[in-house]
Amino acid sequence: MAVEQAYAPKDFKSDLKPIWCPGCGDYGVVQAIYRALSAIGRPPHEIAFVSGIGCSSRIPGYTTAYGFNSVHGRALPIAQGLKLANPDLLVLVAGGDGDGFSIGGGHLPHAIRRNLDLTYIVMDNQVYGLTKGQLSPTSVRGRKTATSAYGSLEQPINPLLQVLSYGAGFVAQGTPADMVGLTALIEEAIRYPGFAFVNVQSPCVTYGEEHQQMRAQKAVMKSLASVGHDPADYLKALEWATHYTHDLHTGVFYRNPDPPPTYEQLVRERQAELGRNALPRERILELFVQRTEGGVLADS
Ligand SMILES: Cc1ncc(C[n+]2csc(CCOP(=O)(O)OP(=O)(O)O)c2C)c(N)n1
Ligand code: SF4
Repeated sequence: MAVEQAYAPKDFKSDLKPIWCPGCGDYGVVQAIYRALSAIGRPPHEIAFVSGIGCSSRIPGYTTAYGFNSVHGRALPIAQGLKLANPDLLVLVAGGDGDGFSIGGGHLPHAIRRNLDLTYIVMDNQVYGLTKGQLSPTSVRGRKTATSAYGSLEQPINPLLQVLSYGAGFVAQGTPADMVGLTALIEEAIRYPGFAFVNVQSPCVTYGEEHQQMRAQKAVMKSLASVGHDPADYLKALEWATHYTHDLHTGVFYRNPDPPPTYEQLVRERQAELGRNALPRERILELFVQRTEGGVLADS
């Protein structure tokens, strides 16, 4: 007998009509998010969705969760603050490759090493879509764009290798060319108790190249499960991640089999340990002022 889901995918779909270009990969990503949230079963009011700025960053508005379409590159710090203030919320973060790896790139290692329980979904289309097709940090060398008329001279970054080496506990890659796979990855990322990263090869139909489109992806994509990859094997995950620029591997690259405590758990533990011995906020601020003014701390 089929188990009835408490919330159907349509319960996470807002009344706002997406204004993405027809055929944009992000339509598939938001559908996969609705389906994954339905499988998770938490009501929309227990979910907060934070994004930066870009075509992909419009996603929170297309859901019925609480949403914050924030500032370019600043989704992660806002999401961390939110999760820390209210750990009971399920917090999702979304944005583009420009938003996350260029202007917001400095936040990524720190969000990962802090390890709050967040799911970060990047729609990696290798271009700045919203601002009309400039070079992005994941554009391949030689790529001609509005800002690289003769072809890019820069080596692209490899987001999978980056997040693995920063220590993310869950790292996956999917594409809307495989909706079943993408939905499962997002659901698994949400269920992982810690920082989870999903890189989505979401085609930009307007500024992307032919070989990046859905039809081309379908012809070349290969699941990591089909090549026998064990997601608990960190070194093998690093090796598969090196293929990022020339192959399209989907699935879970790495899932930490022994997840460490999250930052919000550690903060709550510290609060419980200190209890009534914790300094009042006013005193902490006073000490901070003394310290920054070069004063001697008497009772810190
Ligand atoms: C501080 C700041 N700098 C630049 C911009 C302009 N801007 C808006 S979105 C964007 C890049 C979007 O590319 P990406 O994050 O890859 O998302 P996509 O639109 O491709 O989904 C830029 C440069 C801005 N809004 N704010
Ligand atoms: S410009 Fe590209 S990324 Fe933006 S909505 Fe259009 S197809 Fe999608």
